[in-house]
Amino acid sequence: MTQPNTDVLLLVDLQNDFIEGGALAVQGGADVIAVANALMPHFQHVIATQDWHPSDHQSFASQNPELAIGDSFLLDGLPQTAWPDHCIQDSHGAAFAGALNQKAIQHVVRKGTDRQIDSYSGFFDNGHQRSTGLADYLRQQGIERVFVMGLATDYCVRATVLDAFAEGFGVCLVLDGCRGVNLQPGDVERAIFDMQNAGAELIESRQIPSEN
Ligand code: VGL
Ligand code: ZN
Repeated sequence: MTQPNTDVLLLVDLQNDFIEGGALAVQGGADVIAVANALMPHFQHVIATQDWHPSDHQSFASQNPELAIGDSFLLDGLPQTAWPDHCIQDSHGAAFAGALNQKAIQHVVRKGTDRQIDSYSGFFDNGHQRSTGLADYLRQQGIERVFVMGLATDYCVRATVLDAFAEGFGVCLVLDGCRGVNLQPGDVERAIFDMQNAGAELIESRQIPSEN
């Protein structure tokens, strides 16, 4: 059952670079845009995160000749995956997918703006040093539970869900609204397991309208 005043739909990184044709395209990424559009009318609160990197972000393999895309390395002491250049501030790739109904989005949280640290979660950077302000914003709005969907399951969705719990929110993960990178086989399954283990309720988008 959804609670209009205390539930939020949180759309994770529904940006051109993560969908087919983009720099860090996730297989099936375009399919989830329709899921987001269908869900938005069922929520009074809709928030989106946006990966928003400077062009010299240090997670980009292009920034270090010794790195290839997909390599693991340490960035300021934190484990980091080397990514293709993606979601560069103000670029087409960083823009929300054209088919996404942006009118229903009340608030956008940008992340990954510091070149020295990546930020998968919509709440904190990967070192949990700096908050994006999302948790405080949700509390100000009276939100108690977040319905999370988006890209990518094994990175930004996973990190956002785990932080949502740490911040005291309930979480429903909308499975058919998520697609993953799967750099290693099994990454998506492991991410879903981790989120479920933390307490996320796994649901399908079709369950939401009928619950109202
Ligand atoms: C993401 C890798 C790098 C994501 C963002 O949105 O899951 N993944 N930056
Ligand atoms: Zn990124």
